[in-house]
Amino acid sequence: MNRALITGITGQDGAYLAHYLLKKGYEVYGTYRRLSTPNFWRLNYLEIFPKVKLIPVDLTDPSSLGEAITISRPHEIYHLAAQSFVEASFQTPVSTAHMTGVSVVTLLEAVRTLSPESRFYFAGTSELYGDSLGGSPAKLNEDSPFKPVSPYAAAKLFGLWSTEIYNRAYDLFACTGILFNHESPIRGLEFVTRKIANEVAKISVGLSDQIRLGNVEAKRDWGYAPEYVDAMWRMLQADTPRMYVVATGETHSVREFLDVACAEAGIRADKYLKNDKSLHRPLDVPALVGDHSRITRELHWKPKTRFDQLVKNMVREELSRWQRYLKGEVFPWDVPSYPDGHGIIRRVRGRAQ
Ligand code: NAP
Ligand code: G4F
Repeated sequence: MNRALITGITGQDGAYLAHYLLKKGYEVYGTYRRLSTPNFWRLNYLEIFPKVKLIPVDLTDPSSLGEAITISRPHEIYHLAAQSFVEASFQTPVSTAHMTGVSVVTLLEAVRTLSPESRFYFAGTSELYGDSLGGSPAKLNEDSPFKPVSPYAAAKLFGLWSTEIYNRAYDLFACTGILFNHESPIRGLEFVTRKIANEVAKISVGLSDQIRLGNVEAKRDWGYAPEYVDAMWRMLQADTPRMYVVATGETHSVREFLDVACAEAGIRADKYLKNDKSLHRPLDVPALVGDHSRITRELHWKPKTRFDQLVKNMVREELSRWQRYLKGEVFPWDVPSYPDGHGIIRRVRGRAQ
């Protein structure tokens, strides 16, 4: 049986990837960290909570990353855990550098020494391109220059080059996916797509009367997250490790997202939108659009969900959540719990077996 180790299994991509790999018959190990409030709602939502094996890891604790490899003996490692919110990286640049950048080398060192045959995927990002598009309508591909404009993207660039170096220096099967934005109903609430979907749904059911946004002219290439975890898996099944852009090839502004979302919820965008200067970033990537032709040609991956469909699906899901909330229903996936001993692998004296 194939074994996979996913760092950051409690996040959006980690949960979808775990679901995807379980369906393929993998034994799935995932890392989580202890928080004051347990955070397993996505695994509950996808109904995979008891099916994955959980290993406690903090990205800033090298021993825990090494232990995760020793315990899981993975054929494939997907390094998804990171401080992933660009805005927060301006508030906490040093810890972002540790979690999003340095952790990649920590994990690669553990792979080199403990499990050099494991295949390693690193979660790169379109944020690496920063403002390299410079107003041009060209699509970004694997040869486009990187010009990061946030501490988050600078940390990811360190991770990307470290992955390349470990591939070449130590012959590890290690590669980076340059994923453009991908969204879903289990996206973190602070990201603009889920924030909009959630807020318009609340307005529509009478629980809110405004939506505060920052730079609504920013444009992104937004895809549907479950399709993007399939791309990650394909990269680790390839004959050779390569960098791939994963994108839809279409770009839309935050304002367009808001307009489609409001139409779906039956409300008027101009009535509720409030521009909030405090939500503008010190630097922002103005526009992103990716060229997925390499991964389509070589690994037969293609985006399926179009922009309008993505927005409408996200809004419908939020509407349904808030309508059920108003009826007094408790969502099973919202009930926080640390399932004592349930699937959690604890450390023992000596080397993990
Ligand atoms: P996410 O929902 O924010 O998930 C991040 C994961 O990292 C969570 O499981 C989180 O744990 C974990 N994590 C954060 N800090 C940690 C720490 N100090 N120790 C241990 N675990 C820690 O992100 P995502 O959207 O799934 O993205 C997955 C990866 O792809 C990230 O590396 C992100 O930067 C990258 N990426 C995402 C996109 C996108 O559009 N979604 C695009 C390009 C690249 P908690 O649940 O405990 O917070
Ligand atoms: O949804 P966002 O926070 O995503 P962002 O910054 O593009 O980053 C996401 O995608 C990256 C891939 O390109 C990932 F690497 C990263 O981990 C993350 O998943 O913001 C999108 C745009 C920005 O231009 C932001 O300034 O929306 C703009 N925006 C306008 N008002 C807002 C808001 N963003 C947020 N989060 N909240 C607002 O109120």
